[in-house]
Amino acid sequence: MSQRTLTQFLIEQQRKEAALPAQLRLLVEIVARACKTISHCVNKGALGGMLGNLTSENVQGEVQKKLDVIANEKLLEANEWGGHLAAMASEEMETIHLIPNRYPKGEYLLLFDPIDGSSNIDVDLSVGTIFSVLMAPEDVSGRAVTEDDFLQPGRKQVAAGYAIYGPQTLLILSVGTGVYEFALDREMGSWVLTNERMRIPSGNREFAINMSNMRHWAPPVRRYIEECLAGTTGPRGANFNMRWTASMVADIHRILKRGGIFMYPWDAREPDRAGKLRLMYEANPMGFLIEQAGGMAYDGNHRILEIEPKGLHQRVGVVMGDRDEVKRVVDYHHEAGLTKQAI
Ligand code: P6P
Repeated sequence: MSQRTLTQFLIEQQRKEAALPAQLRLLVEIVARACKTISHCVNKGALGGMLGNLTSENVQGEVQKKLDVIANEKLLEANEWGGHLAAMASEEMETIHLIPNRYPKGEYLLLFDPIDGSSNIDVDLSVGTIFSVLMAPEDVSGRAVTEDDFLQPGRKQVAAGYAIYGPQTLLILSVGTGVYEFALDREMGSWVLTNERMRIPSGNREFAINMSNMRHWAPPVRRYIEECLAGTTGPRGANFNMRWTASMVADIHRILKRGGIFMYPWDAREPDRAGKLRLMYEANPMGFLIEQAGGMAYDGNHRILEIEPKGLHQRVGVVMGDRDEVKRVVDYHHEAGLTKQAI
């Protein structure tokens, strides 16, 4: 059977009743092409001088890896000339990146985490690129784009996805009509459709959380995990397995493929911080994909995609994946009276 490529898929989506706008199709093609380039850099590793840290820190106060900055540059260079974007924002940049005056401005805003899980780069574990697409406000054609234009709740996303650089390089994409997986065919240089309308398998008893933070969790999270650990001797009456890759892209990809739950909840290490992960370019795009695949994405109390952002680099607690498991965690929060919005 002939292989359907990303280009063919996008053209087919354009023809569908909820036609994919031409500028959005161009955006996805360009981001996918940038991810091919990033994949090449990741795979070169030491042979391409891609490993190791820089002396700089990003806005998060984290030491930047060389690949963080290289991947960020690849995404900026690939996207600024196309005329499809009004501006971009990145985990690696404190402020938004305006489209240079020499290029036309478009109707979309692109946000990304250029390399998620970068602590895994030097030890050759899977990392990825996460991206989120919002509509720019209609009046931006007549004015400069500001950070406030990006501060839209995740339900306003028109597309989201990630590339995962592992044994295969895969692109996982949704434009609001389900979740689709494409594998990079390195010989042809094309993204080939390998999975359509992905759905999170239910009933997989596998949780992903950093257990070293257990003593800092809120009671509902401890209750849920302790019940999982109790296995057949506890209230769940079943044994659970645990995975933690320290790469959200890898953990979420596993959940999309075989089910389970991913948690990076609020914890008492920094009580004034809602969580570790970032709302705009990690939780929102991943939450969009998880919901499109039939799962749930909450901060513990509320649906992530409903959170009204207050800052570009805002952090949030994350509980997402298998609908039944996420609902159980949310119920435990509500039973404990923890129904207030994330800090
Ligand atoms: P920890 C990677 O730095 C990241 O942002 C996510 O990809 C990952 O799930 C999490 O942080 C890992 O955090 O505290 O376990 O190292």
